[in-house]
Amino acid sequence: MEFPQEFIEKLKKSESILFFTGAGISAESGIPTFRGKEGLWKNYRPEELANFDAFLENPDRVWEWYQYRRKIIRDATPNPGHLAIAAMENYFKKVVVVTQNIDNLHNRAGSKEVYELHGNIERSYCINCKTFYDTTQFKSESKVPHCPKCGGLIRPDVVWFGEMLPSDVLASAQKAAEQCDICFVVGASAVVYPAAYIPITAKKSGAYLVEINIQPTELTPLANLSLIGKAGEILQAILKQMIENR
Ligand code: BV8
Repeated sequence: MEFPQEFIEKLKKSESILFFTGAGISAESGIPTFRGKEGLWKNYRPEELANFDAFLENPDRVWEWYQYRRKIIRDATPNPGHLAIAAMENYFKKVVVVTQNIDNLHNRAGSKEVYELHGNIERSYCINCKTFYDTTQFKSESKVPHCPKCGGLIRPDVVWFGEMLPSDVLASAQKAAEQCDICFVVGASAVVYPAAYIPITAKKSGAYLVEINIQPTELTPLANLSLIGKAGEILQAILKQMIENR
C-alpha cells in the first residue's frame, strides 16, 4: 500500500500517537458492528437495548443480549488491526488507545495504555449496592443474575445511551487528544457523543488526523488523510511503513 509522502514524513517526525477506535476495528474478529445489518439481535437495534430503561423494563432480555455478545467476544481473538496498534508501541514514544468498544480486544492484543470510554463487557456490578463482579461467575444465558450480597439486579459495566461516560477515563482521553501528534480514527462511524469529540479535540489541538474506514464518515471532511479499506490491512501496512522508515 502506497502512502502520501506528507504522511510518511509525519510518521517519521511524530512521537505521540492516539488511536481512537470503534466497532469497525473488531469487525475482522467476527464481532458485529452497531450500524451494520449484523448489529441486530432478535430484531432489536442496539439503541433499544443499550439503555437503563430497557434494562429495568426487561432485565432478562438485556442480560441475554449481553451474554450473546460475550460468547461472540470470548470466541473472538485480536485481529491484525489490534496487533498492529500494539506493535506500534515499539516505534513511537507514546501510543494511547481510546476505544468505544467494550470487547477487551485491545488489552488482549497487548496495548498498554487503553482508555475504555464505554466500559468493558467482562465486568458487571449490582445496581443497588454497586458491588463489582467478574461476569464469568454468572452462568445463566438468559436470566438476569441477582447480587449475592443484597439481591439487587446485576448489570454489565458498560455506558448505556443517556449515561455519563466515566469522568476519569474521559479526562485522560481528552488530555491524550490534546497532546498527540497524529490521531488515527479507526472503524468508527463518529456519530456517538461525547466519544466522537475526541478526534475533533485532537484536530483542534493541532494533530494530523488520519481516518481508516471502509467508507467515508461524518468525520472525513475534517481528516488530513482518509484511508479507505479494512482496518487490519491498512494498520499492518502502516506498521510495515514504520519498519521501513527505521
Ligand atoms: C451521554 C456501550 C448524556 C454499550 C455505547 C452530544 C453530546 C452528548 C451526548 C449526545 C450528543 N448527541 C447525542 C447524544 C446522546 C447519545 C448519542 O451519541 N447518540 C447517538 C446515537 C446520536 N450519547 C449518549 O447517550 C452518551 N451519553 O451523552 O450522556 C448525559 C449528559 C449529562 C448527564 C447524563 C447523561 C453515551 C453513549 C454511549 C453508548 N454506549 N456502547 C454497548 O456496547 O452495549 S455506544 C456504541 O456505539 C458502541 O460503543 C459503539 O462503539 C458506538 C459507536 O459506534 P461505532 O463504534 O462507531 O460502531 P458503528 O457500528 O456505528 O460503526 C462502525 C464503523 O466501522 C462504520 O463506520 C463502518 O464503516 C466501519 N467499519 C466496519 N468494518 C470495518 C470498518 N472500518 C474499518 N475496517 C473494517 N473492517
